Amino acid sequence: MPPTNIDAIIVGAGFSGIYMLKRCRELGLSARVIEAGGGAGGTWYWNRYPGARCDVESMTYSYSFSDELQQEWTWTERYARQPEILRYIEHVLDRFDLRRDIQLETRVTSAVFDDAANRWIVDTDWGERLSARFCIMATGCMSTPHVPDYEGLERFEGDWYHTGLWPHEEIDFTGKRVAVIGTGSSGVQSIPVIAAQAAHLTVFQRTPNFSIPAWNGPLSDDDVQMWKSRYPELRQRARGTRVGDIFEISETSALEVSPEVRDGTFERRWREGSFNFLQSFNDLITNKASNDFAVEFVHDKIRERVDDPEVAELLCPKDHPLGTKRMCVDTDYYETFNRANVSLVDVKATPIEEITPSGLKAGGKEHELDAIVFATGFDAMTGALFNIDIRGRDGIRLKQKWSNGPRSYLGLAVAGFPNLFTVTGPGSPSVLSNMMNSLEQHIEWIADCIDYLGEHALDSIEASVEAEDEWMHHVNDAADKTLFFQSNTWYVGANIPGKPRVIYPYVGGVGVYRGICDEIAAKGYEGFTLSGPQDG
Ligand code: FAD
Ligand code: N01
Repeated sequence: MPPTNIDAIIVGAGFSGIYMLKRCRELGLSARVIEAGGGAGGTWYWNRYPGARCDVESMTYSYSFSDELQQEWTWTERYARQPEILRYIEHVLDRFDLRRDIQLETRVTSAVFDDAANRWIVDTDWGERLSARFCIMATGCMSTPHVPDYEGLERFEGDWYHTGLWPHEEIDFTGKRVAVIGTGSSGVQSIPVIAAQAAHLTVFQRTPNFSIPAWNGPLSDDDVQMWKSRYPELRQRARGTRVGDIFEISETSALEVSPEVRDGTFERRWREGSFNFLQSFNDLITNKASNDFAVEFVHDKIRERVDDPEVAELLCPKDHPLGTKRMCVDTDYYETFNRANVSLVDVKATPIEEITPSGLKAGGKEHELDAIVFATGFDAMTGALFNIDIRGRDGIRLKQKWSNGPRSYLGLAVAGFPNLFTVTGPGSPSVLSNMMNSLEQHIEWIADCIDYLGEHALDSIEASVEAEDEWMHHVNDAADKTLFFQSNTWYVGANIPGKPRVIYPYVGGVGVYRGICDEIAAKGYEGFTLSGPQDG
């Protein structure tokens, strides 16, 4: 069968793929989104675990591209729950009539560049072959769940789940002995909810994480009105910030103020909740001494919130500076450890040795279990790309090119892979930001770029090796000026055995990054080679 010809293939129907489809349509391109899941929504389709919600405020964790959309949709809580976010996505699909170009339950298995035809040949697990001029990878940074390779899992007689692959039906833990392995954002959100149901919950913690209270609650009409009446201005402001969100940005170092002012500032930020805390001073991410004050403050809060001093100490993160590992935002996380039906196991002191038919064995001790929840995270940023056999010019494999860590220009394009774009790819701010802001910026940049090619009778754009090298140098340089390398986190690939230890996101900030991208476009896509049919 000859391949189906199309202008643009978009892989993934999360927030990114959905918006990319809309923009492709507006450019008059024929486009198809291919999505492995049984529904659109990406993160919010897959992560249905108890307690799942966003931790960037709903009013900003939403699309900004349509003022009508942001005026007509009303969020109910400061941080929306997963079902509400998924309802919002469904609303967007209907409102902009996007469903008819989204192909569900189909996984892209390979994307191979045909040099002679200047087209991408894309194969799916249904055996369909498509040929497209543009291939846009909207495959997600957190879409490849990681289940540690424990011996014996297949013999476990209870039920096991990964937070990122949660079943669609209600899971009732009432009366059950449950384990949660992992204390990142997914663990911190699910642990209090599971604890309220289970007969007993054992939390297996390898590394404690910093968590700031969410102070979640219903949004008042006044809150909503404030946002809606000022949306254009507030969105614009967010676009220029470091993290793509509106926080009160401090101009002061934590070292410049008295202990009273410092603690008062931390206290006020703590009361506001969420990532505001990280903005308390301007050098928490760059200066270890400043960071130590924030660490000390949060340790004291943990000790206040947890009754048993030994448990409290175990929950105090001591191996990494605050903010260099994705912080968590919680509702009653630390208080959960005061419950009689919750226990904490330190996996560093007593490593998990194996999963047994009736539970798991850690440090020689058997834990009898009815269910295990893996909140063990994702093969972040590169996992989904590597699951596709992506081959560029001269058959070079992306996986091979990136075997020592990703190399890209702006996290958007890769030398040797013409007309292929990665949305929120490694080397862009992506996961270090309000991702709605970052993904909208990427999609608009890609759409403008495709438009530019059309207007100039060009049909190919490819990052140059020099531009890519220079960008990677800048990405590493920016990270070197921070404390990020001091932590074993998925930001540096430390959570997946064998993954190269490099910085995956660009830490230079969303606003700065946007400026760089805009300037490159304004200079006729500096650092890219552009060509037309006449050049071929
Ligand atoms: P995704 O939503 O991950 O979508 C990618 C899609 O691509 C998936 O549906 C996947 O099935 C599909 N796909 C991948 N490979 C293939 C293939 N080969 N073939 C076909 N389909 C494929 N960010 C924030 O800024 N704020 C938050 O509060 C926040 N909360 C989060 C909560 C959770 C539980 C998680 C896991 C992440 C959260 N994030 C948050 C990050 C979140 O991933 C992004 O905000 C955003 O949803 C990403 O959208 P996306 O479309 O880029 O990727
Ligand atoms: O995953 P994680 P996540 N044995 O990688 C532990 C976004 N998100 O799903 O720290 C024992 O953060 C691991 O331990 P360690 C957000 O960007 C947002 O929670 O590696 N333990 C860690 O404790 C987030 O950062 C929200 O030592 C093992 C945990 O499992 C990202 O998604 C909600 C282990 C994994 O934590 C990922 O979050 C959820 C092993 N072999 C997710 N392997 C919001 O609230 C891993 N661990 C918005």
